[in-house]
Amino acid sequence: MIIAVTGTPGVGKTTVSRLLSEKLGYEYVGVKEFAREKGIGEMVGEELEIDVDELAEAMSREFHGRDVVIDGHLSHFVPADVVIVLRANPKLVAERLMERGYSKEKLAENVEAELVDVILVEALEENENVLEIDTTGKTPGEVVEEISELLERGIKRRFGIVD
Ligand code: DAT
Repeated sequence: MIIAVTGTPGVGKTTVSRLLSEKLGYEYVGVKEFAREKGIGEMVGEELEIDVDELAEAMSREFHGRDVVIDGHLSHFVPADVVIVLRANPKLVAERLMERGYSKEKLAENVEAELVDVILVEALEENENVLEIDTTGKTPGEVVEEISELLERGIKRRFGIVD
């Protein structure tokens, strides 16, 4: 099964994806590392600009039939069995991105994106299995627990097993 974990930078994708992959015994893959390794995208200034169609094609080829958690704010463009959109209070996002030394413009752009559901809307356009999880006030462990319960329920439903 391919699980994509997406969301605005700073919501907790990497923390949650690593924990989730450990809990499920799945491989962990970061979109940026994968793209760099495969030579997908090009550097524009200091940023790696990734072509999402190329990314989606390369990832589906590579991970077809494997159990992976894909971490990245573009992961919802990859054909996945389920897309998890992590959310956090925009104030938290701002604090975390400030700590990371984001420029004022980049910080504002991302906080605004979180405020107006940019990634959620994109994910819903790309995939019919979207789970939105608010991480605010929760520990990463609690978020992972919530995700695995929802996944289990989804799998049971798919096979007609009712709780
Ligand atoms: P992203 O990959 O979305 O940029 P990250 O995982 O690199 O985010 O950073 C998120 C930070 O927030 C990290 O320092 C852990 C912290 N954090 C606090 N509570 C969290 C939670 N419930 N879920 C995920 N991360 C959380």
